[in-house]
Amino acid sequence: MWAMEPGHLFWALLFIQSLWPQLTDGTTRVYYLGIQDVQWNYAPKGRNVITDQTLDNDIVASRFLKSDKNRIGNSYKKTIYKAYTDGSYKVEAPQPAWLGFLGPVLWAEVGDVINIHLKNFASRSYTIHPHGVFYKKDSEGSLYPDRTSGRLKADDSVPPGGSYIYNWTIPESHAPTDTDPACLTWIYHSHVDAPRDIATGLIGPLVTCKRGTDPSGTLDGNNPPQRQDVNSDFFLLFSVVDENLSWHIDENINTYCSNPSTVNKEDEAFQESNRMHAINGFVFGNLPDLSMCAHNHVAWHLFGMGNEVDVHTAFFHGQMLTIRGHHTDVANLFPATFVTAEMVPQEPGTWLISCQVNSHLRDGMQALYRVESCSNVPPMSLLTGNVRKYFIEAHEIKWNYGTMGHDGSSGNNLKEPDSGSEKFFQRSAGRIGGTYWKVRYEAFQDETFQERVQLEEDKHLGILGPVIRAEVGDTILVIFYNRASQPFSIQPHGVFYKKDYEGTVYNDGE
Ligand SMILES: [Cu+2]
Repeated sequence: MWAMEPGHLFWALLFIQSLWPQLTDGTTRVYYLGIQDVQWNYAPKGRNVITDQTLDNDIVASRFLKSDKNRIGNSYKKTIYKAYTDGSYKVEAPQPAWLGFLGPVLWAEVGDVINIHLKNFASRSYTIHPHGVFYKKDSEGSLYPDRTSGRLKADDSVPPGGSYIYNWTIPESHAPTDTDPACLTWIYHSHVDAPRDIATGLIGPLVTCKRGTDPSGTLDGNNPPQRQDVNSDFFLLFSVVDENLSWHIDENINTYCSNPSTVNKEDEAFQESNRMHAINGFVFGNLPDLSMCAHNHVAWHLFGMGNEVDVHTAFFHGQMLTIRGHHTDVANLFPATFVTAEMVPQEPGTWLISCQVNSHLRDGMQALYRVESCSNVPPMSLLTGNVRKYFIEAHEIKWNYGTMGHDGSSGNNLKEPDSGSEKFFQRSAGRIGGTYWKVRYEAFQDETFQERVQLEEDKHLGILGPVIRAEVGDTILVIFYNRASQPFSIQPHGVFYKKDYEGTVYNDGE
């Protein structure tokens, strides 16, 4: 046995302490989380809020939301995390309505300990597993063959009626970097069978902040933080929630389908009716109460979850986002991708948040957010630049996708029999061929719309409209003439506009 002088022991302890990765000099944030079964309605307002139509008048929305003999409809049994005020698990901590079925927001600063008292009130085994924090094997909350046992295995699966205490820390190695925002966006979820646990509803947001972000020191389940740098934090999960994967799919069929025996779980149309294109568990504009003040600092904590269909492009109409130091108005999200976006909304109004993936936009992944004008703020910085006038016409044209008539790489005629291009270009009784009627934006010299603007450098643009150019301080004035045979508009990205220049149709109450 190795012997040590008392003095050496002191130095050895000091050395161990300095290597200890989870040095915790902050606060211990205690959260009492209960896992509970609930009935969840994806569309509590009972209509498509974006189009202001009832379900009966909305064929697409009713495909997902109307129950029938073999359709579940808008309500599903789910299992979610709920926060309680103390270890009696009797009083639920208040939670904003816009969080939907997400679990409570867990906050901590660098140096803190997050202390989760998890109690499982549901009917299967679940856990809580975090992203973005430091944990040891006894607080990982993931079931996989990691060769742990006994005390180190108890966190892997908390049975019905069981409870477990998880400890996570935020050491410097996990801290936001100097160039990160003050608070970073992460998540937690159950990880016994992660895809099914998450589809069942067990997911929530986790935020790790730089030291001193909340000087009041009140970040915990009962006290939302008082950040110095940000007035409001919002958390949005973009996910096509696949209720077919939920542990409750059979019970949901039996509860909500009027004739459960007619359900074929393998039927593609049935499965599709259970893929809810949701933001925080709300579809078709049903997400409530997303409200903020103009000119305030807002942090949007955005995350994706799911499978290969969960490629989301979250477009915030009307305002500019800052993501990783860059300006954009669209955030890109993949499954288990966490994005912290900052915004100082400028223009009051009700604005749309929509996933721009075509089918997601159509199938309900949209929400409204409200920018209030809360105080008299000086007007926007003066526009001292030029007014750039553009006369743009929507013009119907016959567009040929292969104007050269041959394949540029092989030199073959595009209609060459059995070539790769033939099916796109050979016109026949049942095939359109390579030429289509299209509508293109075209630039004209003036408001008479007689003479086109033809720039040498624009020749490569093809079907694209003209390039609109401006500098900071400029105003872009577009005179739009729709010469086509159905309604069109021009909706810009990346510029400031008021409601009357938005160019987008939705029910914003204006
Ligand atoms: Cu999407």
